[in-house]
Amino acid sequence: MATGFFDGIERVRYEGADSTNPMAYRHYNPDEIVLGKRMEEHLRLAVAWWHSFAYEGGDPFGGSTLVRPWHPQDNMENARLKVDVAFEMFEILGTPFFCWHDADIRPDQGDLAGNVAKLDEITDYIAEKMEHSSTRCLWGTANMFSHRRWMGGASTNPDPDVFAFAAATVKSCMDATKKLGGANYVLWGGREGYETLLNTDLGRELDHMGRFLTMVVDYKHKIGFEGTILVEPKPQEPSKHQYDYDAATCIGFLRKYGLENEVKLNLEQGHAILAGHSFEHELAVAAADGMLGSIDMNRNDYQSGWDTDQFPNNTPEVALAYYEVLRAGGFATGGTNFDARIRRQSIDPEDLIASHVGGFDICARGLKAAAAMIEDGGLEAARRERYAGWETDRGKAMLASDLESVAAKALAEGINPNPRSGRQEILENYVNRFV
Ligand code: XLS
Ligand code: NI
Ligand code: NI
Repeated sequence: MATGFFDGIERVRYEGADSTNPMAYRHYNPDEIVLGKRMEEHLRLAVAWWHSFAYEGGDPFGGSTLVRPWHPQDNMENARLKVDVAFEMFEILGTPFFCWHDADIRPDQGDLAGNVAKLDEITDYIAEKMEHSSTRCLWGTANMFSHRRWMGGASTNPDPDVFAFAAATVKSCMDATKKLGGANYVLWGGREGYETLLNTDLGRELDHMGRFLTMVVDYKHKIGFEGTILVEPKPQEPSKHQYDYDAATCIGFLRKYGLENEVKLNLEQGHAILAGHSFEHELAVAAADGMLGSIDMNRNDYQSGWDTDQFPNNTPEVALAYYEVLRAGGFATGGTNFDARIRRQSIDPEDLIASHVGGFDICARGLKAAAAMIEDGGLEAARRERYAGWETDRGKAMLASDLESVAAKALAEGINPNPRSGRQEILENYVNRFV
């Protein structure tokens, strides 16, 4: 039976770029073939349970602004109602995937056994809903940052009992993700970091985090979970110093603990901005090491210095992000999760739908622009030309040589290299033809 929450809102359909209907897709056309593959299969768009259904509109200065029939979120009846509404929204949008934390879908019981039991119960209910839906689970994860027990970290907590609580929590979330056929399992190091070095044994905490992740990987193999394990870098918030600062830091961490072939990265636009990078930089860093797993699509405020998790709306930025994704060969198990929430004044059910309509559309538009650039080949041709010297026998031989021989040859030949233009503006103008 319908919940009535979205009464009056119809299934969103593709109407083409000329449509002026605010509740229609102008670019998101799931069946459209882009570079030989359906658009839906390229993007693998996902709705985030925490922002769309669990967020109540609070900010550091005030509490709830969103009034929902599934509030208060402290009992199973409302948790089930929330699931019903979620699947109605997935249907309206034609959502391919969803993502969740344990805390988004089950009411907190305040103790381990209770939390695990309720997670099992609610994911049974979600699994039933999935039987009558085409929406799949992109990933599950554990919220190990909201409750006060996690204030000093989860796997990096000074108290071994918190490590144990974290292990049991992640195990239950991995079991639930497997039950829901999840394509990935994500670990974002919520409070894995520190506030002050004065009380922190940094080296020990990193070792514990490495050991914890190794346990996660071992358990994945033990239960035959076929999805990818992903870690999500973020530089600040909530801890002053987050251990998973950015893509490069995470890659170094994974190599240190021998996990580079087991774990990939889930990269988020807003986190890249907080780290002082562009999103495409983070994607390129991960791709260069074969570790680009999945993305959290959103948009961060460029001035405020905190994670605003807005819906994306900048075509050139999104196009450059998907350009890196396509260049890396596209998503395998990963996808595009909208780690984005409506603003606290956007209180209507319609806002919840419209925000995703815009998000789906901007990703579709960015993907099409990126694909057009790939097909045209202009950027790759320019790059090839710029590095052409390294494709010559001379360039290759030098890399296989040693410092002394290279130096001797350079002196003997009397080389005096001529600088060449980097052609940045020409390339920026080129990109602007597509976006
Ligand atoms: C927070 C993170 C979080 C992860 C999942 O900033 O983006 O939402 O994606 O725990
Ligand atoms: Ni985030
Ligand atoms: Ni995220």
